Amino acid sequence: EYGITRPAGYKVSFHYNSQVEDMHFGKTHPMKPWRLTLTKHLVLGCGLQYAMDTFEAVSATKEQVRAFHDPDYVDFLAEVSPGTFEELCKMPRFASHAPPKHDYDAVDLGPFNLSTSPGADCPVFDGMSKYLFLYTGATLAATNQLTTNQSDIAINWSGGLHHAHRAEASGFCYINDIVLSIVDMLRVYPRVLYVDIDVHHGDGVEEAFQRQPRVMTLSYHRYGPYDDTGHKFFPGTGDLTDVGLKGTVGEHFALNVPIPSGIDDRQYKYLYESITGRTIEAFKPSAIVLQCGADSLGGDRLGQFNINIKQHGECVSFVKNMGLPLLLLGGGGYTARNVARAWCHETALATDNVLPDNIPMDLVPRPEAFMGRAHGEGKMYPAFNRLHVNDCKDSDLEYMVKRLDN
Ligand code: VJV
Ligand code: CA
Ligand code: ZN
Repeated sequence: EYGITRPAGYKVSFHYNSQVEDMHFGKTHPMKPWRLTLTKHLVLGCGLQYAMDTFEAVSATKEQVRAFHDPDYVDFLAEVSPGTFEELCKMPRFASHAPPKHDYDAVDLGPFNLSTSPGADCPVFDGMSKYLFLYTGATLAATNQLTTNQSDIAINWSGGLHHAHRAEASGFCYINDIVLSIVDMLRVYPRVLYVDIDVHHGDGVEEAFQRQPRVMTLSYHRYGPYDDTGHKFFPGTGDLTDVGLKGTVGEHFALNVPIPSGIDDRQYKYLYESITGRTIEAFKPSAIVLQCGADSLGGDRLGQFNINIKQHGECVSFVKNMGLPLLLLGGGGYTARNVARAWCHETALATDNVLPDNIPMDLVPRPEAFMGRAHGEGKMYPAFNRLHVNDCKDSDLEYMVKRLDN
């Protein structure tokens, strides 16, 4: 209907399972899996399924998840639910994994930084195991399409959970599907480049590969004080001086681009294209993984950038144009209607289709009608730009590009 065609000369696969949509992290928790329902409706409404091979994801196995994660943590994640949490916590092999106490946190944390308190970043919720192993299964299926040369670009918008550590959940992330994917890619690709445009630092992925010169991690993120409370923007890491583990062969195979709030399209394009371009030139990756967190968009509930969907999409096009095997993953994104519009637009870019400007407005169900309740995010379809109090000055950014050649 919208003239959707298959891309010429290459193949795209799309990996998803609708079961992830029914999950709830908690009533007012910012992470809302139903943003994936909106994305799916928009992608299908535009007819983009005709431009790619679509796969229904199956759950990852515990063995697959153990390729990176601690075996006790994997067992805990596979068994935990709000009903079993307390009992599992008492079992000695799990109790020994009590998290470090974070002084800022009022909620009680259990082993592995998990909690049943509704105010926690990583709550234990109904159906959680199913959700975690499904988004991981989708990423691993997407990875397999690439490594077996069956696809040139593979997409999983339910993946991209970059904060999870080996034996600790963090920042809404439990299983690090990105690390598992890259570990699998290393069987066939000499070098993998990981690029992360989520507004948060991709700390879990960077940490996992900090000693690994075959994986280069590059994260663009908000960095610095959150507001006048003195707290740092989560997770508080990813300074310019953070370049991989010093004194190991992994040193200089991590790159971080810390950015002040309010960065706009022009400024982001300048940083992204000069730094990503130069990184690809120097590192010569055999494949690229792009975490497309949509919380870097203007108007995001948690983000503090001013990027429009067009520029966010240009970040995807830029790495796509390198012609390397490409894995596109989701991540953050807390203003659901904009997440759906960005990821649908990026699905179109991946398949070389152009969507008319007016389509998203017609097809995205109004979230409050969809959920049967108001969501309190203000006007329905505001301009994307949210100007921040601290406007970002060009002079704040230039030194990061200059530093590249050192
Ligand atoms: O800033 C933090 C950590 C705290 C401690 C825990 N409390 C809940 C919040 C402050 C210091 N966490 C961040 C985590 C952001 C994760 C981003 C994930 C991604 O996009 O990079 C990839 C998917 C944070 N920011 C905002 C909140 N947490 C937040 C959590 C809630 C909440 C409101 C805000 C949890 C529950 C509820 N409301 C009900
Ligand atoms: Ca990032
Ligand atoms: Zn984020």
